[in-house]
Amino acid sequence: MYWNEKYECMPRSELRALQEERLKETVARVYYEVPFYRRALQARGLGPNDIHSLEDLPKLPFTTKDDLRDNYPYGLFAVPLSEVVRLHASSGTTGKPTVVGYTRRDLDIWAEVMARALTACGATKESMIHNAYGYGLFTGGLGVHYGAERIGASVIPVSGGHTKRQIMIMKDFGSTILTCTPSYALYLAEVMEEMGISKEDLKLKGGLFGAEPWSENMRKQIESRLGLLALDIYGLSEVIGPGVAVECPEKQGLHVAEDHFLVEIIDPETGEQLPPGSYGELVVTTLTKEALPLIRYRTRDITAILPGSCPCGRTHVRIDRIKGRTDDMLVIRGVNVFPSQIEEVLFRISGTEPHYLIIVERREQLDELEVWVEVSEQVFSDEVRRLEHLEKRIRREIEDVLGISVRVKLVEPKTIERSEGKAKRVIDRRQL
Ligand code: DLL
Repeated sequence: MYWNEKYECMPRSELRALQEERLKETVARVYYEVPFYRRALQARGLGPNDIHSLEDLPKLPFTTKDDLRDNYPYGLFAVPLSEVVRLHASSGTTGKPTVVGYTRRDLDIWAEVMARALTACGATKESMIHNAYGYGLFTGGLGVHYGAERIGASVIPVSGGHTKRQIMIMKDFGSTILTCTPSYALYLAEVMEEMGISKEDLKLKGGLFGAEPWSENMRKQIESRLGLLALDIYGLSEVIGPGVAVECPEKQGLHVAEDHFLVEIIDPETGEQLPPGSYGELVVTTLTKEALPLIRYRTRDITAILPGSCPCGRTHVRIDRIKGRTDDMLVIRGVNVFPSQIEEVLFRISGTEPHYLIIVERREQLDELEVWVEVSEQVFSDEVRRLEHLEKRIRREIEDVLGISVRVKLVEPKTIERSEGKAKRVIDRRQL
């Protein structure tokens, strides 16, 4: 089912023409309205009318998170503040947040792409949408909210937290669609089980889970424990919020809303464009944003554009699920380690729970990697010998994948802190 068949299934040649026209408009807008971009374009000898086709894209400069930070808070806005009707912000790891602004038309486009996303996971006018993404400066809550209202569904703006109450609401209000981070979805499942409520007591049918990396195995767990179709939704505040890309029920990658966002994959080292199928850094150019248009924004998220077309009928390109970030790669004793590699190993081994913590320390100039893994109640009450055996097996498998030594600590069920929003999986105690 589509929300907007005309655009979601637009023939590629028409889509390309639309993108080219919108790219030219965007470049002209930033040239005239944003001094930062005018300088960056002039430095490359480019004027407002020098971009003619998508082939010209590599001529354009990149925009980075640092550029947003250097121009904090409103320096990259392309409209006067009187035209801005909403602000959001994402907290960075260092100091000041990144501030993003929306005009009325930007909010309209955001609601449109979110209506498409919700429709893809089965939402209709009849749906009761339980929105457990945080409301506030984070874009998750209000992003889903406006999309749900656009469809005409009933939205329950429950936000994060008060987990038992959320479950009561889901049951009593008859929620059919759940939206939250995948880690919170698993936590909801866990608390539900503790409360003696089964998925048959609920009416859930579908859900959109994102804002943090997750895996195919996590999907299987969420689907079987909550009894719904779980789809991946991607987005970032700088670009608009959730709704930049979303899976369809084929579950073969996330369709990018290409009439509004132009995507490329680049080699993060050289900045060169990579062909479909190659993994690299996702770069996004907004095609219709008014308040904060971005040219070639480097997301730091690692994925690939998937070749081929999708049987669902949507013509928009698909990206693979996000594999990690160029900046959450840990370099441990010179070896590149992504948390997702460790997660994959854990999910292969039965008896472990989908909750883990990666701790990195430096002792006497040497990096040490420790992984805490929660085990199920049943495993935890087993004999010590069996636990030791499991610990050894996890250690061996992680060492096989990473090629470096690691310590594994099995911990009691429910030891590792649960999150209501994005899960924190890595604690890096090294002072680098
Ligand atoms: O997380 C927007 C969002 C809200 C997306 C709700 C999906 C659902 P930020 O807080 O600015 O915005 O964080 C953006 O989160 O660059 C990715 O690293 C990560 N991220 C978002 N969605 C996914 C996903 C929102 N589906 C950053 N898979 C992005 C993996 C994701 N990582």
